[in-house]
Amino acid sequence: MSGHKTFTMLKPDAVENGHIGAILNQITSSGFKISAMKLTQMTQADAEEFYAIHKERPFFGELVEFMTRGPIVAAILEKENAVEDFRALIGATNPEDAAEGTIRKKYAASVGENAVHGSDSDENAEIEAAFHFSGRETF
Ligand code: 3AN
Repeated sequence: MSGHKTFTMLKPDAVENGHIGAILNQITSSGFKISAMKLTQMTQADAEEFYAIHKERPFFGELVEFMTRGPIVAAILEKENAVEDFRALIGATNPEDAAEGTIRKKYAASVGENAVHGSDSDENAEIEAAFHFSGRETF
């Protein structure tokens, strides 16, 4: 059975471009409840750990540099079928392939700077939520 929790980051490009409000509005009006949220900035060590699974990929250095260049909004979201429904809401990794109306279609510039992160499994949602939030920050 699929879980009810996912983890998201509004990435530095989305924050720089002033899209926090519009993206959060689309998320909450699509039925997701915010159970934790903060504006924060990842250090190089944070980003290398968070994206460790991609460390052999050619874009790893670029990804770490991008994700640390400014603040992000980190949040835990709750909804039935959260992981799958949220990935549908954000759209494909490459905004050129993302469906009309999805967050990446509307706000992302490229596959590297793609506005928003969404967990890809229930297991990773738990790991990523725990990476960014303590129990006292989660409601
Ligand atoms: P998603 O975020 O859709 O799950 P992943 O897990 O394949 O996509 O990639 C993680 C992140 O790595 C993406 N959000 C994107 O920022 C970056 N990325 C993926 N593919 C590329 C690429 N070809 N060039 C640059 N960055 C990439």
